[in-house]
Amino acid sequence: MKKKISIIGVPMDLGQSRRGVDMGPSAIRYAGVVERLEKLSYQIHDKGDIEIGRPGKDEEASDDNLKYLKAVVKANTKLAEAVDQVVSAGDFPLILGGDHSIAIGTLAGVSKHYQNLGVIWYDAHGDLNTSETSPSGNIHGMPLAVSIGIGHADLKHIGGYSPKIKPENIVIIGARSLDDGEKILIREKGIKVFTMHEIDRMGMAKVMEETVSYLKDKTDGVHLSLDLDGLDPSDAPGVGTPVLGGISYRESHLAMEILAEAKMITSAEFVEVNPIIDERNKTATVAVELMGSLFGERLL
Ligand code: Z70
Ligand code: MN
Ligand code: MN
Ligand code: MN
Repeated sequence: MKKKISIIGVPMDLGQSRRGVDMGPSAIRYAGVVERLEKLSYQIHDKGDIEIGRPGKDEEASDDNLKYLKAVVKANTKLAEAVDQVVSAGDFPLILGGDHSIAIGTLAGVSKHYQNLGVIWYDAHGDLNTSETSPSGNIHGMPLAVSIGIGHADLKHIGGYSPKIKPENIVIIGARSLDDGEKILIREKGIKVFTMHEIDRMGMAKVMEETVSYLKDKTDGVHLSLDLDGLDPSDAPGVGTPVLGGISYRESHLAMEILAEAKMITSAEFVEVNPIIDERNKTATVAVELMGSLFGERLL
C-alpha cells in the first residue's frame, strides 16, 4: 500500500510583524507540492487550509508582549486537532505555513502520539523566546520555548498537555541570530545546536550524521520544522526575516537526503514563505524541491 501524506495549510501571519506569510500555503501549492510528491508514489490527501479569519483592529496590542495572542491560540488549537486526526489515521502530516508560531499547534497534535518525540529545528533563529526575553513580542520567536513548557499558559496548554517535547530531544540547525535570553536557555537546558559555525567547520554531511545519531536511539519519532529563513537569503529571498550567511540550497538538499536515508522523519512543516517579498515564487519552489529530497527523490 502506498504511504499516505496529508497536507494541511495554515494561512496565518499574525505571529510576526510582516504581512504576507499567510499566503505561504497557496504559494507552495502553486509551486507543485502535490504533483511532486505523487511522482514519488505517495498518496497525497490535501486537507486544505485551517480557517484563520481576520483579527480585530484592537487585537495586536497586548499588555504582556505577546502580539495577537488570542488569534494565535485559536489557530493553533484548530491545527492541533487537525494534525492529531492525521496522525491517528496513520498518515504523515505535512504542514504548510504560515509563520513559525504554527509549530506550537503542530507539535501539540503530533507529540501525544509519541513517548519521545525528537525535533529538528532548521532555522536562522532559536525561536526560544518568552514574553520576558522577546525583543519583538512576536510569537513566531517563541514556539520552541513553548513546546518545552516555557511561556504563556494559553500557548503551553494548547492540546491540553505540557510540555510537548524534551530539551534533550531537540536539534537546532542553522542558527545565526540568537537573542541573549535564548542563549541562556540553550545552555541551561543543554539543547543541541549546530550554528553556522559548526556547519562551516564540519560540513553539512557531518552535521546531519551527528544529528541522526544523536536522535536515533532516544526518540520514537522525529518532527522536522523547517523555517525557510534557515537558508541563505540568496537562495530563499521570500522570508519575513532574512539573515545573511545562511545554509545553502545545496547543503539543504543534502540535509534532506540524509534525513530520507535515515528514514527517521515522521512529520514535517515548512514555514515562513512570504510571497509578497519573494522573487517569482522562488522560495516556495525551493520549499517544494526540499520536500522532494526529504521524501526520497534521488538525482540518479
Ligand atoms: C527574534 C524574535 C524569528 C522566525 C524570526 C526573531 C524570531 N528572535 N523567528 N523569524 N521564524 O523576535 O524573537
Ligand atoms: Mn482521504
Ligand atoms: Mn523560526
Ligand atoms: Mn527563523
